Amino acid sequence: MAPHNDIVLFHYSFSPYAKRVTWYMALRGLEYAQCVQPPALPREDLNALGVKYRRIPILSIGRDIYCDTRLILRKLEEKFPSGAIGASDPDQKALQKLLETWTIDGGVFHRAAQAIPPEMPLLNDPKWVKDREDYMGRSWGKEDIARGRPEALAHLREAFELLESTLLADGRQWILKTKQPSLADIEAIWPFHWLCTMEGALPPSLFGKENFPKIYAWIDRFSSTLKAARNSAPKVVTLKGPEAIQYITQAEFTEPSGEVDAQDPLGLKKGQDVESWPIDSGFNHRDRGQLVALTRQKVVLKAQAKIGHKDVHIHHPRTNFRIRAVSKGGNSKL
Ligand SMILES: N[C@@H](CCC(=O)N[C@@H](CS)C(=O)NCC(=O)O)C(=O)O
Repeated sequence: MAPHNDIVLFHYSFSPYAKRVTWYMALRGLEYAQCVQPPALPREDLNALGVKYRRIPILSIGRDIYCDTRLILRKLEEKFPSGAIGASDPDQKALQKLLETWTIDGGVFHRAAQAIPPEMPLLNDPKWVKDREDYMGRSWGKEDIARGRPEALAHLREAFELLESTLLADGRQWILKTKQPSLADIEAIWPFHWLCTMEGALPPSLFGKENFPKIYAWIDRFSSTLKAARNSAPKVVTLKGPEAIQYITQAEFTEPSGEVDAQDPLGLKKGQDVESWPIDSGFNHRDRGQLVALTRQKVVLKAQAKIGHKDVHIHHPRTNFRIRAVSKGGNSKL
């Protein structure tokens, strides 16, 4: 096996989305390398790899580059099937998927991001504010954040209540009643963990331990299980940007190219020039390249690294992504 399983994770430690992946790796005890990124643009290492997608985390396996945690976690489950922590029973698979959809697309993260405290020091940094406005397409001005907070908290209280009064109500340890946390716990816990550990985010009178004892106990249990898993997991290898780029551009592709689904409603053809980009956030940054594969779950583009000039395959999920044909060197064909 290649060193660190051929994996490089591009992230920064306080990203709640990146935690979905670092937690998964620790719980599975998987070896990997990381390349720590600045929390705001520009990200020169990713530019050098030819990746335009702006969100974090991104994970490479050899010369295949996976964007979006939904795709990343699915890929890791598939690549390391022995000891996988995803559900196998159809009901449980559905619950796991619905938890992913609820937290990512169904508004829990979106509302959590609106609940960040207006006193957060970073909000006094105009460069940071501008960067986050580019990412989310809404104002990150302190006054606007303060104005949006009550509504966000009202929505979040409903989300907390749902977990407390349904899935966690019977006192189970983990969401799928497993012995150890499973992927369903990761899919559910991350925005709650983020909020409950962010000073000043949640008013204690509405979101205290006495209001949601089961959620807090679940988070505490998860944190101690994770701590123990980290202590026995292989040490994470840290690569500097140039080392990571050299490693990736000299690696092989780890996935066969794949096919373009002839039944796909978009009617795109293999080899065609396309753009692909997320439409829920980070929408101003589009990857562009030749279409390598298109399935129900993902699109794969061939782009060129700026350093090393090797082709890389960039993988995006389909949900909340848009793919358009483009003319060579030109604009989107509408
Ligand atoms: N759906 C994406 C969302 C990723 C996302 O929004 N990540 C945040 C970090 S927590 C981000 O990229 N923020 C802007 C940035 O760091 O550039 C995923 O599941 O990976």
